[in-house]
Amino acid sequence: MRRVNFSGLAAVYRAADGVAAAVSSSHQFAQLALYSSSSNSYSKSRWFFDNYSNMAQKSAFAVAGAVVFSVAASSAADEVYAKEPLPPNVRPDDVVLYQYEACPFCNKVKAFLDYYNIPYKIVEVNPLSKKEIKWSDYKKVPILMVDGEQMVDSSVIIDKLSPKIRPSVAVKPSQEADDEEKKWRGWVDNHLVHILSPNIYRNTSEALESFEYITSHGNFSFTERITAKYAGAAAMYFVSKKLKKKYDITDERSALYEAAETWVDALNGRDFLGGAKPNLADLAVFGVLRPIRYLKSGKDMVEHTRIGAWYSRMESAVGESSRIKS
Ligand SMILES: N[C@@H](CCC(=O)N[C@@H](CS)C(=O)NCC(=O)O)C(=O)O
Repeated sequence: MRRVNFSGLAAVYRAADGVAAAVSSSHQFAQLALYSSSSNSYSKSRWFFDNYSNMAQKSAFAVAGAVVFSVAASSAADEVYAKEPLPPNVRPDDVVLYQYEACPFCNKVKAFLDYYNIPYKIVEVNPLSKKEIKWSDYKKVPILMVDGEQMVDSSVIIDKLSPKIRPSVAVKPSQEADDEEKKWRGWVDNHLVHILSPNIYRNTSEALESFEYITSHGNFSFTERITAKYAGAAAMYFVSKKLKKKYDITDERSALYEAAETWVDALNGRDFLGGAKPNLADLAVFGVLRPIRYLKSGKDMVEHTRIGAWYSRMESAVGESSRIKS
């Protein structure tokens, strides 16, 4: 493997070269998506691949694009709020989540599983080879296998699981509460997730901080790990500038703070959007923010907005992960 040199873009390309050498075929790169929150944004962001034939550059983007976020640190809040208890008869027997540890959509599904205390196993997918999901026609994560049934797309997964689980929840939400929950779940998928990448890759130190976590927690080979950190961080730094344009974000931090304040306004004095307990919108906002909470952007967000109190309540309510370690 080549030595990583830290001087500017040349170093990035050298690092990317190393990644290219670590994987076997150019086809793999072409398959890898630039991180996006929808297939539409994926296809639009293909411009970069299409304009750069250099393999090393593509590989940097493949790594950078495949995983985006860091993960949460554990809660320091008191256990005042509790998980939703489920009778054992509604709990699936065998749940396996194919994921990238740092993916916001995967973390959304995990927040749901953790809150309802549904035990699940994790298969960490290598974002370059994706060999762990070769068996599936769906090429993104999360993929959730529930007693042998494949479920894909985070919101669809939660839509499928929640009716099985929520009939057992004692108090039925009103139509108005249902509509509110739906509206804010949509806001997470269509607005909030788009603000995250420009924030965590805002400058070189934040991009490196993000990739430090990603490369140390994701499923990378040794070679990929060393090179991906620098190549990926640099690549995502540039991508995040493009994403800002695409989503019309002028100041990413202001946009993040504004989103956090918008969410607190939506709570309108309630502990959770769901009232005394989190609903699916609370879980979605919490899930996508969890990976960034203890990065610089997340710390800034908590320091400069009113979201911290709600976030701590969510940490407390969601509690320990229900993941089964194999
Ligand atoms: N709408 C999907 C989006 C899933 C998604 O874009 N996942 C990213 C990872 S964060 C992905 O798998 N991208 C394709 C790739 O890595 O090749 C969802 O909510 O689950």
